[in-house]
Amino acid sequence: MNHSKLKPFPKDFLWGASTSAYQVEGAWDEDEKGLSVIDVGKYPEGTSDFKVASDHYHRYKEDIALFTEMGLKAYRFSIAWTRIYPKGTGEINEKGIAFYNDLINELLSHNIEPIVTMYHFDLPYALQEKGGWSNRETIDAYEKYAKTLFKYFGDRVKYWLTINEQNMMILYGAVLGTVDSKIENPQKKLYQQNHHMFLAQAKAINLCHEMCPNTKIGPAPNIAYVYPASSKPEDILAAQNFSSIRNWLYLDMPVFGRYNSVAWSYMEEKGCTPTIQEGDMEILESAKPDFIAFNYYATSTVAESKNNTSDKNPIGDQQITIGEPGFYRGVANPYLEKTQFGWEIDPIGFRITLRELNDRYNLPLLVTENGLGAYDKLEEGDVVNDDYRIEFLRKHIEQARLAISDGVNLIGYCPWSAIDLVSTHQGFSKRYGFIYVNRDEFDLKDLRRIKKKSFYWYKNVIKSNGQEL
Ligand code: BGP
Repeated sequence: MNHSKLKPFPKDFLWGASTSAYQVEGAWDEDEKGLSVIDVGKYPEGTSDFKVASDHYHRYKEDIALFTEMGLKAYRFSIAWTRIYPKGTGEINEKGIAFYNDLINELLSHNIEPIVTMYHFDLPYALQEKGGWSNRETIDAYEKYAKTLFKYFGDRVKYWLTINEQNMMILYGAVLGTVDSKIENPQKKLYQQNHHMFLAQAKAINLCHEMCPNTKIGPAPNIAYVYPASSKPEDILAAQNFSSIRNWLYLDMPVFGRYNSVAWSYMEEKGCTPTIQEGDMEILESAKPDFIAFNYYATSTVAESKNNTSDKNPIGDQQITIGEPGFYRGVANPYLEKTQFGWEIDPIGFRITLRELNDRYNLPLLVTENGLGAYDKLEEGDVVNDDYRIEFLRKHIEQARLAISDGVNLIGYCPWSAIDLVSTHQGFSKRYGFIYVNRDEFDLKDLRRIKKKSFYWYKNVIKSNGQEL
């Protein structure tokens, strides 16, 4: 649809930016923080670990001062479960509570709305040792953790996100380091874990509504519209197959309280349907999210797969489709350019994804990640000319505005990332931030903060409420 007149961004639009605890904080073993699966995980050769990251734990005041200067209305970050409960459950670590209290208060004193992810990939290792999400006790541990977050921070935090990218943990857990890749019959185990995460999420949603009626809570999957490679009906079916197990499984459950039927038949076919205990479905049906948060990087394109084992790409990640013989085959989209890291760039796909989510679920939408990973270069005079990032974000914001004009109820946009941080599985050289952090993969240098060109650009976008791009 070509609009003759575009609607403006809403007056209280949440212009924000995002990070996650283990990627930005550092201080991995300070103040009684426990180990998470990330801390004991392996990193691909040549990439940094997460021990110091961007040292945000010690520099959060300086960072928030920069966020304030940029004009952020919201900051989406995650709480490290292992700072609150070092062993995942048991005794509360007061120092962890104190840190996030200080962080939240600092944000609020600068009129920045905290948007809190309760769990972003970093499951406490003590829970993992007892089976992690395969063990139903992890659901109880998450519920207890959620209760603690609502009790201590629910008076000030208005937006909660239950679990970051549950779908990516299930589909690409081995690459992201969030599940044990060596487990036997991984799919059977993974979809059981998935069921447990759904239950944990539902319990947190109900608890949030009970304990903090004035706050809002929602899931935060990674959603990408799936294109068929052609108008061949078999390709359309393949696109539906992949979209069901990649996207809709993870939203039909929280929103409608039921398993997506195509995803369920896929699990039946693979012999990996989860065991559902009595009472589980009632819990899942009872919890209703207030909004949908989602991360968008690019669409995915798939074609028919005729049970050919070569239809499985050896390597995949959040945005690179692996494929499943007999279900779908990931293919490149010839109409799209790629980032330096091989991810496709599709701003129009962003509008398409927003429209689809709006049509399917009719809930407010909050974008919690979107951005461009690139090898930025620090030039003489402390300058980073990241025009490519500006172009990427500009095109996505243009499409967001078109989606709003289409009638989509978009309440905020939080690009990834507020500041440079360690990529999930590709080290520090893959940068996303508006603020450059002066360190390399292994040389920590002085970790000083430098405003990139995109910092000044985004500042003006926010100031003009999206009018000046
Ligand atoms: C999302 C994760 C983030 C972040 C982002 C960029 O999947 O939620 O934690 O890492 O992707 O991905 P990457 O770091 O792999 O480039």
